[in-house]
Amino acid sequence: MQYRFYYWPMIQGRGEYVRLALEAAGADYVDVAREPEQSGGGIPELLKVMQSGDDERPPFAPPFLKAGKHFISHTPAILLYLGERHRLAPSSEAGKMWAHQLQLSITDFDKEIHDTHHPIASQLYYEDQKKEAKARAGDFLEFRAPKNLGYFEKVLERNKSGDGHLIGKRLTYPDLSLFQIVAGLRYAFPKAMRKLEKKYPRCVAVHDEVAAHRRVSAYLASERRIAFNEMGVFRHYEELDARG
Ligand SMILES: N[C@@H](CCC(=O)N[C@@H](CS)C(=O)NCC(=O)O)C(=O)O
Repeated sequence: MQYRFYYWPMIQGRGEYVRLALEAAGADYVDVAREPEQSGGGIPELLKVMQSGDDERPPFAPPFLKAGKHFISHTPAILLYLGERHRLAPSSEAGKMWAHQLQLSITDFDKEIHDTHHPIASQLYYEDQKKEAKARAGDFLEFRAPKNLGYFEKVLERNKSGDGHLIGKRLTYPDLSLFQIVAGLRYAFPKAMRKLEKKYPRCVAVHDEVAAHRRVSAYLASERRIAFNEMGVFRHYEELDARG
């Protein structure tokens, strides 16, 4: 089956957690909004699906995935679905729920990262909330990033059989998402992360393991991987990073 994946074409954003899973699985998928408009792609196609008036289960926002007759939105729900079908999740019910819980923690963390540059309102520009962003980013780097990274470090430490994985002995989708968090924080807050990440060696090891994964490393080197930029979740604003 060929998946149809829908997300904003100019950013990694929340869609990147899904792209990483599709790529690690070697799944057959079309990144619809990145296809040319004349071949039925582009943002118009994304909007068409969102604005279609006859869908009984309309999505609130991208990302979403068409998988045969299923139409799934919300990153953790998409990953719950893909994880089971592509051996990117444990097979037991308890293991699947654990992977889902870790992904929900990633989602909360991702939102806190987003709010460092948009603490007041998503529809305002960063430039309209710079003062508040500075305060929020300071709090984030001092308290929230350590608390969130510390949580994943603890999970890794307690997974005795882990060997560089959050769950069990093999790669699961929360590992891919933790990779994205570490890579994104390095982009957004390079100075702060140079200090911070020394305290979370297991999180860094997951990052390195995922980056070296055969399919993921090919993806990261390809044009399919959109570069980090100042439109996505992880944005680099010099003034929000810690002083060196
Ligand atoms: N909980 C959703 C969040 C989806 C979301 O916030 N999507 C953003 C782009 S990353 C969006 O387009 N939001 C539009 C809006 O909130 O109005 C998920 O995890 O996928």
